[in-house]
Amino acid sequence: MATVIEPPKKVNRIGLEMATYRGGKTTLCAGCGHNAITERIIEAFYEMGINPTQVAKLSGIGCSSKAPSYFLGTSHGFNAVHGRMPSVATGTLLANRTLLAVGVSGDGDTASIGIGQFVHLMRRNLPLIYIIEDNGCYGLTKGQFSATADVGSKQKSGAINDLPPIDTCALAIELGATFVARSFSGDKRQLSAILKAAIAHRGTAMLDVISPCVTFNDHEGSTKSYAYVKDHDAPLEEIDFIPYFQNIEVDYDPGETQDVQLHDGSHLRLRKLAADFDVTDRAKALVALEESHQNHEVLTGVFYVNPHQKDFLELLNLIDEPLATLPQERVRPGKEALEEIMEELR
Ligand SMILES: Cc1ncc(C[n+]2csc(CCOP(=O)(O)OP(=O)(O)O)c2C)c(N)n1
Ligand code: SF4
Ligand SMILES: [Mg+2]
Repeated sequence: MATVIEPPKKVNRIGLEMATYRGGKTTLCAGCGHNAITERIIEAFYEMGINPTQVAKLSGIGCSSKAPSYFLGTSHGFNAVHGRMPSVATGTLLANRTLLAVGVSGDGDTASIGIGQFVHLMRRNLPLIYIIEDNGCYGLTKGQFSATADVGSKQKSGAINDLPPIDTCALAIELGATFVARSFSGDKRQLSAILKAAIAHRGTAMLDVISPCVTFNDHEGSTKSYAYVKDHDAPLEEIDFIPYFQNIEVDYDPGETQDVQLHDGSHLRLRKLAADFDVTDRAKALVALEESHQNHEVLTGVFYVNPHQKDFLELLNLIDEPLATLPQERVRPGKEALEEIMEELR
């Protein structure tokens, strides 16, 4: 009898198959942008060779916040209260600084109920990849406008939004986030490169990903529909990501390209479409965003990167070992030390 030789299974640089990076079967609507983002996250973690058991997935409440159940099934996970994921992420990283943390939120979860937590997260530069799956509505509760809905945007019922939107990217840049980008769930190439760069970044990487809600916000008159974003997408640059484990070949004209080295030695290579755009210039990033609003464009790409600022854990001077696994005798001061303190207070 002939022996059947199975082709070798494809694995990444740490020997894991793509299947290891998947999670449960999605319960979101077919065609929901959030499902496409899940696929890109699975690919990015697989291609970067990140061990899923070293990852903590965090989220709030919403269709978007359900998404972490559908990727990295063997990672740690915590589904927090609506809008309160940043506090849980902060606690997680303080307890175990060796984890790679990825937070998934929605535009409602972030820009409505969670805006207070979001604001303080951005100014702390916590080493967290923070993804907003932005559909301009509260998908889970049947499509009410969120705080990222544009003025004049129409609900399915015909109601018009007359409140100005919050631009989460502009807000994040203003507050001190050190990696800020916007992408579209339908743009595989751009979103993959941005996700990989966010994994290599050390600090808060804030990604606002326009992710159409096919059930409640994909009609004519919505500015978060597939058709609108495809028609109005104005990419700032073409993005390549070169991980530290790949050789870097210099094959570009430096006048039109910007190369940013990230913490682990990876490179973010930006072929600039606006020749004078400098991704390390906060003020220019804010101007570009403002201009895009005036022109009714959906500006996508990496707006701002600062790989030099200390992250929150470094600022706190935490020891290298995770606090969560320190033995009792090293986390409790002991009777003598307490008596000494009491003596000083007498
Ligand atoms: C404290 C609290 N208030 C309100 C709700 C109801 N609620 C659940 S999800 C949601 C909005 C979700 O919108 P978004 O974060 O944009 O996620 P999407 O479903 O659009 O992905 C709301 C208001 C809740 N669960 N908890
Ligand atoms: S209701 Fe909208 S956001 Fe929620 S799963 Fe369906 S398409 Fe996605
Ligand atoms: Mg939403």
